[in-house]
Amino acid sequence: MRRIISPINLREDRLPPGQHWTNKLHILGISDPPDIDLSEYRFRIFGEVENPITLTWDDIMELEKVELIADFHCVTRWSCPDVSWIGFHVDEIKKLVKIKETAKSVMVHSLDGYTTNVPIEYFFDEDVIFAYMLNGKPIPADNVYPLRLIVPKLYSWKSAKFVTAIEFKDKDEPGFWEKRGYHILGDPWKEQRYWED
Ligand SMILES: Nc1nc2c(c(=O)[nH]1)N[C@H]1C(S)=C(S)[C@@H](COP(=O)(O)O)O[C@H]1N2
Ligand SMILES: [Mo]
Repeated sequence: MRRIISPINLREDRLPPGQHWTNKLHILGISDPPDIDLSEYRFRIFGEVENPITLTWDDIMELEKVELIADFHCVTRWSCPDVSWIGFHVDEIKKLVKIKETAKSVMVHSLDGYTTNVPIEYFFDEDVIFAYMLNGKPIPADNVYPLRLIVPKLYSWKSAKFVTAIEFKDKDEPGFWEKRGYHILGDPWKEQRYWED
């Protein structure tokens, strides 16, 4: 299996300003993890693409597996080093759909109603994956179930859990927390925490 080490782990200023290390992922979310039968799970890719598609869980299992090792930085100031995720790299999506040139941002939709926006150049990055395993264990309900996006270079509210669709959009629009005061981008090294930052 291909292993990706996020470049953020190799930075000289590895711990972003205003953060402290902790040794676990603290479960944070707007609701409990959804109860879903994997045989009914669907992952939809739509918006600014030539050929929208819907994948089943079996389709997802067929995609090439990668392991990502990346630090995890929560805007509430804890950071967890070297988290191991297994899933598929975002480049797999480019093999499945033809993305239009008008696509500028990705809106991620989750089963709990959560959404978050990721500009396209942050989405298609070397260390961005959709994960279904955490630290070697299959599908832990609280942190992942059944699929989550991991965007190591941004605060972890961008790493949406329980993903059910991604929507390519012609402009970057705020998602759930971005509408409620979180920064539109969220770069931890720039401390882009809230609007006024
Ligand atoms: N679907 C969904 N994804 C979500 C959230 C959420 O409420 N719903 N919360 C976000 C926030 S604010 C954080 S800090 C991380 C927490 O991830 P963890 O519970 O695995 O530590 O998930 C992010 N992804
Ligand atoms: Mo968060």
